[in-house]
Amino acid sequence: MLTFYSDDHRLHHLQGEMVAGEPKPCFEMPARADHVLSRVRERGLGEVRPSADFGLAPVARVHTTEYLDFLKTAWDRWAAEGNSADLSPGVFPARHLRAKRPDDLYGQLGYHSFDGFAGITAGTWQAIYTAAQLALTGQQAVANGAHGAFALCRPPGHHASADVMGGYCYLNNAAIAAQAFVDQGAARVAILDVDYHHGNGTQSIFYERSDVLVANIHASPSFDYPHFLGYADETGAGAGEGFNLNLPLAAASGWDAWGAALDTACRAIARFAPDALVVSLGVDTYKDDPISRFRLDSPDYLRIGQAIAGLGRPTLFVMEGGYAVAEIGINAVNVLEGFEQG
Ligand code: OKP
Ligand code: ZN
Repeated sequence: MLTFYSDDHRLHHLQGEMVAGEPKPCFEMPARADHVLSRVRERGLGEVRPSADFGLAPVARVHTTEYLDFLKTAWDRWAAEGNSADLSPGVFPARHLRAKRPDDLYGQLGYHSFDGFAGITAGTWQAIYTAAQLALTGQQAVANGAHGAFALCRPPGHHASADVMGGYCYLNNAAIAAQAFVDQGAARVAILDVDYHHGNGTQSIFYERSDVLVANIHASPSFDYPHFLGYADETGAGAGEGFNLNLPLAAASGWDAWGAALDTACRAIARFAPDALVVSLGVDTYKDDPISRFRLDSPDYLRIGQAIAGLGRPTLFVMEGGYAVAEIGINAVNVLEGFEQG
């Protein structure tokens, strides 16, 4: 299987993250991608290739131009105000306020954010632009006939919606790739999100559409991030009714509960019969993940790959979360090897 990778992810490295009221090093760090890349090489998964450049048009099929312009220029506007530390939001148009986009930078930042976990640095735009291009490059490989491809994206994307960032996510790499399949003629595309956290951005982007089925297996929002979306009764709306499947699980879920949910998701995807499948590949379901509460073990990731292979669909894997840095490569590549073994 081909892996698509760029060093540009290193350009995005935030100074820190608040954990329980204290500044800590970021969980979402460059070493994550480094470990996945070394494991891809160590296991001889296949060639590692750079991204092609498809420009912003396919990105703008998912995100608003207002949002893209903001992301592209935010750092320079912030630096022009004399700042050099990370740009991070603190005021959001929550309930009882008015979601009218203001003119100033800090106001626009809050308008385009749902939390404070997606800060902006000097290199953020280049890193997120390239991550989206990697997803599109992987999509092109699959569209051109590859049975599977792996876009080693960093930072992740599944919490980002059309015009709102959050949860380490800015551009929704998986959604951009899924939309590209549709734009190239696919009648139906499925997105299977196996990250520990609910992919609220992906759900929101496709919520009213019947051409993209979104299936999510994740920690219930009743006890974990992103807290405000991801319940089982969110089944889609309008034309999209019945095309969003949430499978929230309890804390401490291991392979028994998780594997059963995967089986349910796979049956729904098989029934949908998509022309292509995009997997939002988060491995923060791992038992030793520092921010998660599931209990999958490394061999379980081989089974995930095998179950996905059982769907028999052209499949693009897009890297999402996973914060047990020492094991992230083993777990992510196990999914890909399980897929290749079928
Ligand atoms: C991104 B992805 C943890 C607070 C939550 C944000 C989590 C974003 C996860 N104590 N921090 O889905 O892996
Ligand atoms: Zn996650």
